[in-house]
Amino acid sequence: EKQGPSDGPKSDPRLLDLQRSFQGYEAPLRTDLGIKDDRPKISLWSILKGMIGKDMTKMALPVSFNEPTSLLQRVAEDMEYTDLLEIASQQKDPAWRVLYVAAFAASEYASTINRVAKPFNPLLGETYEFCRPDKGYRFLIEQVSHHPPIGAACAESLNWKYYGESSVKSKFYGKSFDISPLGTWYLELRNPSGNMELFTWKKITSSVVGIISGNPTIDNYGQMLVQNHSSHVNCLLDFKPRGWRGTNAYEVKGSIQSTSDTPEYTVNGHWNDKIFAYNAGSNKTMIWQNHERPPRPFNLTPFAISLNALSDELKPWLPPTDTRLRPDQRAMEDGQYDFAADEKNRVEEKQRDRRRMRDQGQMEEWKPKWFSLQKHPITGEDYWKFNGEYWSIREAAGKARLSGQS
Ligand code: CLR
Repeated sequence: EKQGPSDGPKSDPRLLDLQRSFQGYEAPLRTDLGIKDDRPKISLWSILKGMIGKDMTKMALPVSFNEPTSLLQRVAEDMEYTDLLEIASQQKDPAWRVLYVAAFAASEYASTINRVAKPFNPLLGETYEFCRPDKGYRFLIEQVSHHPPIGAACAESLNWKYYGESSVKSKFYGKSFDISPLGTWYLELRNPSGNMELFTWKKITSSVVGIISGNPTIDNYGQMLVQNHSSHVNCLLDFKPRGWRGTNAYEVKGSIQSTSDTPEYTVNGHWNDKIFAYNAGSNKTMIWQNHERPPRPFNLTPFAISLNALSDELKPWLPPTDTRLRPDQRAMEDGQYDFAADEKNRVEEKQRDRRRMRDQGQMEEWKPKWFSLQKHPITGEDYWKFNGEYWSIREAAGKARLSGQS
């Protein structure tokens, strides 16, 4: 029998509930796409030069500037290094807990390298679920707003819960294309005394630079404060901009912020390679290392490759709203770019029709199905609260589909 990473007893109702959502995830992870990446090489500048001042939602780009992922799946990519959360939850010292949580927050950027491509824009009500029985978590995200585009996400395991909203402001400035995430991300982490602690942080700016020189590159820069709302032992990370000639490329520095003047620990490293924590005596500990990145179509990471796989085992468990069932994205993944573009137009046109009908009162107003906007009990900010119903409804619907099939 398979078990989650926790040492809790097999009869733990939370563990059993979690394991029931893993039905359908029996197949091994997909490790490659069956295609060659033969997108036409078009200069980005030649396409973008007429679009200065525009944001991403208003840009009609050739489909060869897309990658076969959706923005919902890009949020699921945050889950690649959840091992760090398990390590964090075992740390007795609050400084080490925040160091590992900060390493997790920084790990979200490694996958952005060499991916100057636009993910598919999710349709209103589109969902994406992802479970990793071997890592003991389940993840769900729903597109809760189309204008502006907002995704609400919630991932759960026995030792932590990660949730927040993905919404970005983007603008093309000519020299660079800047993407600023707006929402706060929340992590509830069980500490060794069994108490849940709340951490929060905001994501930093991602930017496509080198557009005019014909060498488009992704940079991620800015300050990120990883706050522990229980112990107040926080960590401030500073992601350096690449700078002229890329001198500071990928560099991240940081320190633990507590009451004393001299930080007990500092952080130093590169978000494309390794990150270390140093104590006052300069002893160093590696707190994160990038996974291997063999060449793959669209420069996807192996983790990203696994996300859109649609195994026969999984099919009957998915709701019709799941990203894996989008025909346009599937066509792109199969290398059928023209068909992908046609299908993309078709599903987006259908979405515009639905919107028109709602505006004219011919269709009921749309409401998110799995999340609702609430005041956060600790931060007091508005946030999207998961109503928890998705996984039990998924199980009932999956069983019904399977018994109907046999
Ligand atoms: C960065 C990591 C964050 C979540 C996140 C949100 C939006 C993503 C961004 C990440 C990476 C860069 C991104 C952006 C949306 C659009 C932008 C994919 C994943 C691309 C590079 C824009 C390309 C546009 C040109 C082709 C015109 O945790």
